[in-house]
Amino acid sequence: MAEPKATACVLCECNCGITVDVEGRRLAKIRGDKAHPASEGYTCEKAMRLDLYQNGAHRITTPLKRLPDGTYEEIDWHTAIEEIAAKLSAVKEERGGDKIFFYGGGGQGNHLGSANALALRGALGSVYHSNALAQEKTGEIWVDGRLYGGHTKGDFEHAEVLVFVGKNPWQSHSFPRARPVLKQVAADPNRSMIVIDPRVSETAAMAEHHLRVLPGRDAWLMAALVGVIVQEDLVDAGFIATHTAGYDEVHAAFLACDVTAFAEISGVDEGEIRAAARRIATASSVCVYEDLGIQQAPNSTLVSYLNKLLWIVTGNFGRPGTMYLHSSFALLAGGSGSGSPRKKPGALARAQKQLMTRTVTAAATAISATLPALARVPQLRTKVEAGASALLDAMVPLAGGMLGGGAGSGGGRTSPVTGAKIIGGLIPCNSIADEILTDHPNRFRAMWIDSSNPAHSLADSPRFRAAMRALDLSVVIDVAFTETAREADYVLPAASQYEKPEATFFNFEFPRNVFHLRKPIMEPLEGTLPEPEIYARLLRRMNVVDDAVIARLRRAAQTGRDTFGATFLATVAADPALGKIAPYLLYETLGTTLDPRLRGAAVLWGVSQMCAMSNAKAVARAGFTGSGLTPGNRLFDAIIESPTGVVFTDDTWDDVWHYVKRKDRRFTIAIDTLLDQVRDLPTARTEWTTPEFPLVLAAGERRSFTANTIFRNPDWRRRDRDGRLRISAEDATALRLTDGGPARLVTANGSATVIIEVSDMMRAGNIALPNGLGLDYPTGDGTTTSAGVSPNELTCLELKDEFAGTPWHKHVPARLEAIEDAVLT
Ligand SMILES: Nc1nc2c(c(=O)[nH]1)N[C@H]1C(S)=C(S)[C@@H](COP(=O)(O)OP(=O)(O)OC[C@H]3O[C@@H](n4cnc5c(=O)[nH]c(N)nc54)[C@H](O)[C@@H]3O)O[C@H]1N2
Ligand SMILES: Nc1nc2c(c(=O)[nH]1)N[C@H]1C(S)=C(S)[C@@H](COP(=O)(O)OP(=O)(O)OC[C@H]3O[C@@H](n4cnc5c(=O)[nH]c(N)nc54)[C@H](O)[C@@H]3O)O[C@H]1N2
Ligand code: SF4
Ligand SMILES: [Mo]
Repeated sequence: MAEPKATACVLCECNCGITVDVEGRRLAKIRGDKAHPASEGYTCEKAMRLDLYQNGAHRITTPLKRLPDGTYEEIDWHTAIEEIAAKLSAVKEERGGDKIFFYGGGGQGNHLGSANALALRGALGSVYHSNALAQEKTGEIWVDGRLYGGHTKGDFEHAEVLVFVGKNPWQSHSFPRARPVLKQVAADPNRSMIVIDPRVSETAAMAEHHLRVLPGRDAWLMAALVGVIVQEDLVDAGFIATHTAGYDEVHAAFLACDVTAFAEISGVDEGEIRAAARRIATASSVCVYEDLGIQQAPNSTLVSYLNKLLWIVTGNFGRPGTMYLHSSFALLAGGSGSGSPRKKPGALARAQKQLMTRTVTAAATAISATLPALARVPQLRTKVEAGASALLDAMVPLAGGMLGGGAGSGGGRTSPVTGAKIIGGLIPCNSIADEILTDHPNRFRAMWIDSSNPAHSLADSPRFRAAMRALDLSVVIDVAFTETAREADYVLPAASQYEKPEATFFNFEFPRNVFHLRKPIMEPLEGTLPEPEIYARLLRRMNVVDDAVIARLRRAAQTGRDTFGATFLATVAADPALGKIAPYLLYETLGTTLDPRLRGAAVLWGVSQMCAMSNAKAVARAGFTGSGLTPGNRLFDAIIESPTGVVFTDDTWDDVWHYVKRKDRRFTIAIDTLLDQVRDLPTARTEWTTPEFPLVLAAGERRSFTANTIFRNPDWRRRDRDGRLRISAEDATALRLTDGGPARLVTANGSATVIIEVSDMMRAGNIALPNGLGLDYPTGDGTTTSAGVSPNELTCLELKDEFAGTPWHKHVPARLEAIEDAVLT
């Protein structure tokens, strides 16, 4: 048998390293890859079933075109590219490139497509884009931006106290080797876990302190926790004095909090709140993880802020076992967005300027060293500067370290029709349909969707479907004929993540951060193409660059990395517009010198350069040394050559403060608008249920057999095939519902038949459905099978965070009706 092949699991953001025995085209045997520097051999049970993603009736193998009667015609790739290129160009000509909206660009493990898509966005002059982060993380990103301008994560492996707020890592993971870490903490009498969750989740059941908050009341609970710490003077005064600005205002706001009253509102005993607060304040190290339980619920941006105050006022940052800021290989959100001419705010402008100075210096050095003739050109520096600026504008969304999302990266921008706040460069997901279903002259006219299933994953699926149908053009790239694909004008079949080079940009580790370029472990399924080739075919058809430019860059690429780098930068300097299509140029030139199977990874040369320039010292410590473009070249080569993950930055805990994007390296902790909300909490709204909809539905719980919509075949679920609705015994009895029996679930937006699971995990008044169900799967005889409820047939667009516009998937007012047996039979 052939050697096992190294790759990674693509089901959640951890992307654990795996090795696979490939039999024919089957992923036959899957094991954890001990050589992977982040996961060290760990996987959960879901990875074992990856063959159900790779192979099955869901795979599409030919481009599809929607006909007026709603059916789909199979067309060849040439026709698809011709027609789509022509239609995109027509929308650009007639309506403007800013009317072409890009959505998605990667699930949990495939972000190379979005890196390559930047070139198409650049060529079309598209300005607006979004992805799933804008329905969960943008509130947190906004707060992060205000506090320190970066993304934080915790060193859970070494923390004494682990705090999980609306987060169930036993099922959802999100940090390496989550289950072994949780087990260790639970077994260690010196360490504690504090879980804030209305439900006795698997993680809550292991916790020493489970604060069983009422759904949606986290703001009062979190404010009470911070209140106790401030009022009992348990703060880390030294840390606050040295590392923060604005504490007086924070202090005053929390001194005034009525802990007793807030405890009452939150539904948690005051004594339990005080005990948890004291445990946090007296621990030697604490890490906090907040996730969907609060990010998709009332007051989510405020709660993100309160969570962060909890670890900031207790000084839990920048030491082993605490919170940290980290380098990034590439940014997932943020950046000015290609083609965006908007004015940039202070912090962002400064960060960009610093990076640009470094880029220009590196480019000028490289050019003088390798192309002496060019170095004598008058005003070379100015030209290089113009080129570097254009390149930066294109690559900023990919380049790590210097932006860190946040308020900055939105630049105060708003969406064109509804005026929704753009955070991290992303349009709030709940606003997308309204940016289309209107007669406003600036409405979006075309939508490009890659690696995402928004007609299933965004609130109010019916309205999203209507929006797709209202467009002049919609194109979906996917491996499957998804709920979104079946609303699109064109569907393009992608090679799977095991058939092409792929990578995740979820690289959040510290002090050693890891990037893994997965090598294809088999050829693309016949009829499918990797995304970089799809983008290249379109751009070739659109004639975006002179053949002579490509020829010159190809010659340079054949000579070597240094010559290529210098020529590339000089070329972009001479014609800054080329910076906007940099990923395409790299694919067409440098890409042709790589192993043909890795051509789609050529864009990573640009990302490696940006990463090396913006994290120079840490990249050097990781072994990528030299001057000019050399460290970036070396990093790129290591990534291309290594079968597994590569440590790209090696930091020390002293360096962590360099990631604070403030001149004084201090956290700016007083956020006035949110402190106003803290002051208003005593009278703020607490209820969204009504007599008509008295229950709070959490629409989308992570269970052992859920994985967003990546696994479509319902047979992958060994248990809970139908994704039952969990309900407390108390509610079930009151509503005359029985375990295993059916019920009708009704919300303001829709209704569905569910199967009941009476569960002692649930609090009375709170019910839960899993995420990612209700997917159609072809049976092979022309019909389809489906299991469970598609949660967003039940959700609405109006219930959303007032700052970030993120949906309240965890807080959907609902009612349950018994279905009489007579009706069923
Ligand atoms: N198995 C599996 N793992 C996954 C995924 C998957 O689909 N399946 N998806 C991945 C993705 S994309 C993400 S974003 C993460 C999400 O990971 P999590 O956020 O951990 O997942 P959820 O189960 O959606 O929500 C977490 C908890 O929030 C609780 N909750 C509900 N309402 C409230 C509330 O009002 N307050 C509080 N404090 N808690 C509340 C729920 O009871 C639940 O235990 O998981 C990732 N991992
Ligand atoms: N009600 C409710 N809604 C939710 C949630 C919830 O808890 N409740 N959770 C939300 C969260 S946190 C998230 S992150 C989103 C996730 O929602 P989406 O961003 O829509 O993500 P996925 O379901 O992972 O969709 C990934 C798509 O990529 C396709 N795909 C897989 N591999 C490839 C490939 O190599 N190339 C291409 N082009 N496509 C590929 C898959 O077939 C799938 O259609 O859902 C959100 N929606
Ligand atoms: S689902 Fe997540 S935790 Fe489980 S093996 Fe895959 S990447 Fe690792
Ligand atoms: Mo997510």
